[in-house]
Formats: sequence, structure tokens, C-alpha cells
Amino acid sequence: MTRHLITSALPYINGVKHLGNLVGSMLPGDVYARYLRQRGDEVLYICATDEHGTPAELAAREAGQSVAEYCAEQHEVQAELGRRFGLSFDHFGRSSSPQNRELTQHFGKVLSDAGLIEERVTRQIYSVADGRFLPDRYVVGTCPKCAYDRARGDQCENCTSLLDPTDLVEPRSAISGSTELEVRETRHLFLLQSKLAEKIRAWVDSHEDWPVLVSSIARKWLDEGLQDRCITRDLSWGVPVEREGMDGKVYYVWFDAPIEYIAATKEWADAEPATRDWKSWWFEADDVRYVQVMAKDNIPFHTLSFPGTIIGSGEPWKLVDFIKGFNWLTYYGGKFSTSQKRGVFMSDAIALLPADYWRYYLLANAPEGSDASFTWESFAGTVNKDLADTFGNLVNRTLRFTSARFGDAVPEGGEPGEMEAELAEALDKRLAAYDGFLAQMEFRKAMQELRAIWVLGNEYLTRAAPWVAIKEDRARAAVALRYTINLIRIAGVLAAPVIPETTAKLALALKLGEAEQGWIAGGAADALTALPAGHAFTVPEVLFAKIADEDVKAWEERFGGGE
Ligand code: B3M
Ligand code: ZN
Repeated sequence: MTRHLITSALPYINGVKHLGNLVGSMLPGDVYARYLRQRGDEVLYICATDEHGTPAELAAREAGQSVAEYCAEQHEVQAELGRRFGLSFDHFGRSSSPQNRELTQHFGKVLSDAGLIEERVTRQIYSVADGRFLPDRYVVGTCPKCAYDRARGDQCENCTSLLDPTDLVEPRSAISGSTELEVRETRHLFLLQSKLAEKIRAWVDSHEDWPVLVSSIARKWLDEGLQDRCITRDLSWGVPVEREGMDGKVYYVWFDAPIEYIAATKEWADAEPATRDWKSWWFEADDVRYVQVMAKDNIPFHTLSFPGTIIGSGEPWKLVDFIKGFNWLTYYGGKFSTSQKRGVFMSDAIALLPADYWRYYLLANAPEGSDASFTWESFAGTVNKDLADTFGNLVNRTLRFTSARFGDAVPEGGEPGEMEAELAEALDKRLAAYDGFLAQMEFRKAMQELRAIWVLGNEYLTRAAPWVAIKEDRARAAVALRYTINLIRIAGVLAAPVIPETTAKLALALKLGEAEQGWIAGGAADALTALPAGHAFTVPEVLFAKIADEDVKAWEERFGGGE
């Protein structure tokens, strides 16, 4: 049987992630993992914080902490937020782990042994005052094209020209502001991707089922010609390069970060070595289907660089089978920005409302085909219409009415008729579609089907109108309520990967056993009679509170709206 390995792109360590990061990597991975587990499949879902690189160092400095201290603290913050959002990682690791150091150094060595690494001397900007080489983006100065005075050494934000740090007029260090800069020579390792390009292309081409977004980005880079890539940096924070004459150098963060997918699996196994085998998931793992989830800017690293590392190693490490890529979630059409603190961050969101409100909204509006825009109005609209009025209301009005007229158990009596047959038929179609979309990780379409199933329940209930029927035909009312309660169980089971907190409450209210919470496998007709007459329940509290217009206004003001 196939085992499923799932990884979400690793959130960078420099602060709490925003809703765009959540919907672009972690949340969809979680829903997919939950869906497969519920189907009874074996799943390993791995994520970690990405902790190396200059931005981590600078964030630590700004926080007045050592970088190790800073990363340890921020890792805990992100892990806790992940738990509060219900992200069901089997392991949430750290790219600064000893396991990742060991594996990264291993790959560095085997690539070198394979003749795919070359030492080259490069010329880079050195800041005397800071006592360090400056990455291009940390050199700022006046743009030679538009005279913008805060242009970065890699690109001018104002006129978008691509720059070289030496192009800047009056360059200075973005770290200290010092203008005492020199061009110095420094020796680095280059991965000879040009030698791997044909193998990488053949591997990319062998994946016809990849989403267009993913394969088109990979092909564009291949068509432009894969360049050899510098995989080391002059930094102290990172995985040290163990090689003569390379003291004080570390591997580039984008070299070690994907290796952390493997290393985090080892971290997971090392915590319980008697029962867990990390290598079986990664090495000669032909029975594993490996799925990665990420936003589009990460796609080149996962379709070219990391596969290059693996293919180049010549060792039978697992390559990814399917990549789910996302466009951007924007905030009112603009960028969510960690550095500028624009938009809604996971910590803000969870302080306002429970995770399920966000989870459903984000998936229903996932930036799949194109970018999608977050606005407070659309958020409130979706929550109120879909979660409160459609699903929540179906559950509460059905169970409350049943409880009042028949007591706290699935009503007994009567025979199903045409209406119930029609319900089963409609449900069968929706079930198949929903299952198919989740299996293909088409989340927007899946959410449309889920909502359609909730709507189906409401329409059936309105048509069957037990509150009318009960006046003359109590058995007819009993059938309608019995079927609706069963439909509610089905709807809850199907929604569990998406809104797990709510469906757990619902499962408790419906007193469902484990088997009754497993994926709906047989046909709808069977599923609609799974809870027999007499099965006890309790009426749960209102599942979703509505968001008021005042809230929308207040949140727009607090977080910034359309301006
Ligand atoms: N940390 C995502 C980012 O910061 C990056 C993903 C790494 S996945 C190996 O844009
Ligand atoms: Zn410019």
C-alpha cells in the first residue's frame, strides 16, 4: 500500500507568519494530511522552521538576542500558533538541528565527490564597520536609473531595475549605514547545475500531472539555462562548510532548507527510534508518494535546485512526486508584508476568532488559479453565509427541533420515499466530486462541493418541512429529521479535514464512534441510514457566530483596509 509523505514549505523564522503564508503552504498540507488519514492511509506530515540566513541574524540583532536564542524562541512561537490553527504535523522541526547539519554536510560531500562542486573566487562587497560581507540586498544606495535613494543592491524597489551592488551611487550598509565598503575577493562553492540540467529536465518532463503553475515555472528556468549556483556564504550562522580553506563559511540557506525535510523526518524518528524509521520514508522509498506544498516563489527551488541536489548525489533519495503550488493571497490587492507588518498575521487572526473560521475561508478563497485578495468584507461574508447560515444553522435548527418534538435521539418510524432517493442521488454526485477534488488538492473546488452538500441538506429540510408534516403525519416528520441528522453526520465527516475543531464538537454531540467518523466510503444511500432510529444525541451550542458589520469596520480600521 502507498504511504504518503507530505511537506509544507518551511516557514522562515523571522517572526509570526501571515495568512498568505498559512494558505500558501501549511494549511493545504494539513487538510490533505487529515483527509488521507481519515481515509485510513498511512501519512507522515512534516514541517519545520527555516532558521538560517542573514534575515534571521538581523532579526535576532534587532530583538537584542543571540541568533540561537532568537530562533529557539521564535520556533516555539510558530509551533504554538501551528497547534492553535490545528496544523497536524507529525513533526515540526528546526533547520538548525544537528540532523540537518549532518545531512547537509553529507550532500555537500557527495556532490563534491561526484565532481559537481567547484571552488570559485567571487568579488563581493565587504563592510569594514560591520566586519562582514554584505549580501546584495543589504547594500543600499541611490538608484543610477531613477535616483531613488533607498535602492537595494539586488533591485530598485522604485523603478524595479535589476541592479548589481556596484551600480549604486553612494552605497552604504543596510545594517549599520556605514559607507566604508570595499570590494573583496572571497572563495565559494558552486554547484554545477549546468551539468545536471538535462537530467533535471527529463525528471520534470516525466511529471505530466503537475499543475501548470508548477511545471511552467520549472520549464521557464530550464529554457533560460540553469546557471551554476553559489551554495555557500560568508556567515557564522548556518551549517558550516567542512572543507580546507573554507573556515567561517556556511552553506547557503536555500541549500540546507529543503534538506531539512529529510532531516526533520530524522528528528521525528530520533525522538522515538524504537518505533520510527526515517530512512524508509526517504531512501529507496518506492512505496512512498511524496507531495510538497508551497507558494509560487518557492517553486524554482523545489523543481530545480533541491532535485539537483538529490539527483546529483547519485544516491536513491526520494524525489517529489507531486507539487501543489499557490499564487499570492494579497491584502486588499497589495502585498502582505512581514517586514512592513501589513496584513493579518496568524497571532492576530487567532486572537479574533477560532481557527476553523480562518481555515474554511482561506481554502474557499485559496489563490489557486490566480492571486486572491483578502478583505474583511469577503471574510465576514463567507463566514456568515457558508459557516453560520448554511452549515451551522442546518445543524442547530435540525437538532433543536428534533429534541423539542421527538426527544434527544434520532426519530423513529416512517419509510423513506422519493425525496430521500433524490437526496441520496444528489449526494452521491457531490461526494464523488468532493473526494476527487481533495485527492487532487483542488481546494477551492473542493470547498464549493462541501458547501453544496451543506446547501443540499438545507434544501432537503426545507422541502421535507418536518415542522409542517408533524401536524398531520408524525412518521413523515420523523423520516425527514432522521435523514437530515444523518446528512449532518456525513457533512461533518467530510468537513473534518477543513474545520476539525467544529466537527469534533459535532461528533461529540452526535455521539459518534470512531468508525462513524471515518471517511464516507460506500454510497450515499447507506451513509444516510448509518445513524439508526434511537441513536442518542445532544444539541450542541451554536457552531459559528456571525460577524457583525461593526466588527468588519473595526477590523478594517485596526489592520488597515483599502488604503
Ligand atoms: N523559508 C519560504 C520563504 O521564506 C522558505 C521556504 C523554504 S522550503 C525548503 O519564502
Ligand atoms: Zn530605480
